[in-house]
Amino acid sequence: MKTLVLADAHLLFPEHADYAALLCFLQRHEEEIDRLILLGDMFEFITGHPKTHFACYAPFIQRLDRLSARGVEIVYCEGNHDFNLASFFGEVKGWKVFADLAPLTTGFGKSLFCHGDLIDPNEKGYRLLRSFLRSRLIWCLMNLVPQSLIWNIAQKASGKSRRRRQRQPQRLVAKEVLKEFALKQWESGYPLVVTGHFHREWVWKKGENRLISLPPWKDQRGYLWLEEDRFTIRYDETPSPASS
Ligand SMILES: [Mn+2]
Repeated sequence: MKTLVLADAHLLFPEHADYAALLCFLQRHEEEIDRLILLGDMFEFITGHPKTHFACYAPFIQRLDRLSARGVEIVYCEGNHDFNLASFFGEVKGWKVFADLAPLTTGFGKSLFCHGDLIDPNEKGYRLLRSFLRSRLIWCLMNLVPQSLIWNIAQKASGKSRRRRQRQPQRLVAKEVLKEFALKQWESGYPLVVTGHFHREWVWKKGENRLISLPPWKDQRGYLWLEEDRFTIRYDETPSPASS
């Protein structure tokens, strides 16, 4: 079984080089893979509500539809830019959608996949905000406001978070927090734990256990390839259509 794992593409406009490269990359691998695990924040902002299925996301969603039609299993772990995806992408598209931890079986046995934004138990304020943004109230508000307003708010929020990222260069959550999380999952019987979100490659091995923090697709075009009980972190270096 061949599994491709991707995270943090933060897709916005199909004319961006990383977006175009991702479409080609998936096309090149469509006959090869059995499962595609998307570890969150593949879109800059998306919810299960159709009003947030902006036209700019259509090429990527169509690419996933094509994979799905070919029999590729699609798994999506929600990130902090993804909200309530199960209602549409789970029920209508048939993806396996997880709001937090995704226990799956791989060549390593029981494996745990997650985006990574919920790893730090001390970030209580963030958790509160996260559940508010996913609440029924916000969903109902989306029914009332025009799509253009939702688009504008999403753009503003995404610009803000981009500027914050630029001010504070990518930092891995304290490695101790990540290690503590991994140890807990390893003890619960998951020898393989994979996260996205931190935009940085990091592998921690202890005995038979593995923790993998995935590099992002955005800016780095990183991905994880899982085949039987082997894994490799790779970086797609194929020239993108925009730059070739
Ligand atoms: Mn994230």
